[in-house]
Amino acid sequence: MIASKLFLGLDSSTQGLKATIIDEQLEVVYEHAINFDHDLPQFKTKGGAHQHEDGLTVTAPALMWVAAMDLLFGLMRDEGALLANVAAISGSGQQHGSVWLNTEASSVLANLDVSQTLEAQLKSVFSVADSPIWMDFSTTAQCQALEVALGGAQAVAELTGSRAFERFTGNQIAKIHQQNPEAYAETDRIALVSSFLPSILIGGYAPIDVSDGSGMNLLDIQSGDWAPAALEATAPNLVEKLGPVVPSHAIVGTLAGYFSERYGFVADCAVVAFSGDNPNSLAGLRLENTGDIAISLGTSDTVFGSLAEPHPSAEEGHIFVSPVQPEAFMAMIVFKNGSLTREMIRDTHAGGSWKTYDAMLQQTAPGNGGRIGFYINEPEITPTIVTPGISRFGADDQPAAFSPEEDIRALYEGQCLSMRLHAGNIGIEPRRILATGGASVDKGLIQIMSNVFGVAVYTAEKSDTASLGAAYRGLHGFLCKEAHGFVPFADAVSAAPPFTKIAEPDRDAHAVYIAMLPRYASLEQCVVSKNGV
Ligand code: XUL
Repeated sequence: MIASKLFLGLDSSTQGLKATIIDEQLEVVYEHAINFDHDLPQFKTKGGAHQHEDGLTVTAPALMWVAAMDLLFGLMRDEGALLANVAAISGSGQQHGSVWLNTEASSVLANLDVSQTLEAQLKSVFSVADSPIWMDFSTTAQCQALEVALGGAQAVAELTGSRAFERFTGNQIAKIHQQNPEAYAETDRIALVSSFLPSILIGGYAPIDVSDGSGMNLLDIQSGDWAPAALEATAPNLVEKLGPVVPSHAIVGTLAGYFSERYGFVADCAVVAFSGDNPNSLAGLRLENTGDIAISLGTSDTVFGSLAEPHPSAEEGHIFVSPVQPEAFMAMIVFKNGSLTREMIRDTHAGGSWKTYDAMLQQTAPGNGGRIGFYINEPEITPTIVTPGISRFGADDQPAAFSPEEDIRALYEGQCLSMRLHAGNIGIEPRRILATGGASVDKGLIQIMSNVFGVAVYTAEKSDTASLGAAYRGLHGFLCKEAHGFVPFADAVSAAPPFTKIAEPDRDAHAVYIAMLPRYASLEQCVVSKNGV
């Protein structure tokens, strides 16, 4: 019997490193994860990060990601994972984090010695040892400077897909250039987490892929290449330090001898460009058609999906180049008030019980008699609402008091109306919704979501979509290489298990929500102008 080819997805999230292996039928045949805090305690991280005293700066030690690779591959080898059958590897990295490599790095990478660990060999290749990551909020001054240089927040959004955000890599680069010019001068290459890991795998600098590159405020999302004006406004000599940008399905090299000798991979194993975790989740949920969107219900709620015509906005959301279709785009919006806010209202009114909560939800009708509420438990980013608090309005748009049952419905309806409003503003028009994340088992919330958007809601078999998406993209890149040209992603993943429908919209309820949306939008404006910046 000819052994099936396998495809490995490596997911470097904030908390840990995970491997997912699929076969040619897209079945998951192996998974293993390590946790940075627990399995690499010498790096002293909390949640995979170091929070600094200023309350704004957040970093992670770059060497920890290096040590994690040997640890995970060693465990996989010892467990008998069929590494010799892996035909291609791709991966996923937490977005926006940067890895700073000095002038020694390329020769160390090119000469990896199998008799020593990666950690021992790479310990002195970093010009900045502590990598800024996505949780960092310390670059407001650099964000303002970028927006001034490029003609305002909307101009930055139109060029790079997002207004200037503190965590976006370009603004982090500007800060390091200004505050640590010696380290900047010693830097030969600035990688993203998603281009650093494959650099180790191929023993040389791997390029940044166009989709994760869109999370930097440096890339022109229309041309798919660096935006000269943004680079110039950020720091000197950036083109050389960043290297080229490639499509996400590109093969970036073959696996270095270190990995075949030490772990038993085949020598010609292909390495496909890694990308960010959110782009990989889009791939893992196979959202390749305009109109297929995912709503991830977690600590934060995130709405994302593919689209052909992006509408970048300074007000909300991000546009990235698609990780599965080089000509298309991915839109993403993050809402800070997700599960913790839902739990806060559950604890206030339903004694901490979801069962009681759902029973109370059923006692009111869709539209809640015209009542609309805004439940801000922590500062919100979509839209910007700085001061936490609850604002309740009656059908006459005047401040009102709600019963517990009305509160419960107003929270769910408000969250879904907000998603619909803001997703629509950046061009997301759903045809169907895939719900993921912890709260996707909440039938009451899912039904309201279906009714507000007017489309069916489905759920996926596996919730860990970034790691799975990386494995799918490994297969996709491999098929493109074999075909000497682009293979539609949908063809590459056509054998994947179907999604399960969990809600159908109720047309009457949908009509109620459509009528409510303009009122919701104008009341939101009132709340923003009272409690925003
Ligand atoms: C996206 C973002 C986070 C990280 C988490 O813009 O900052 O979702 O990608 O890993």
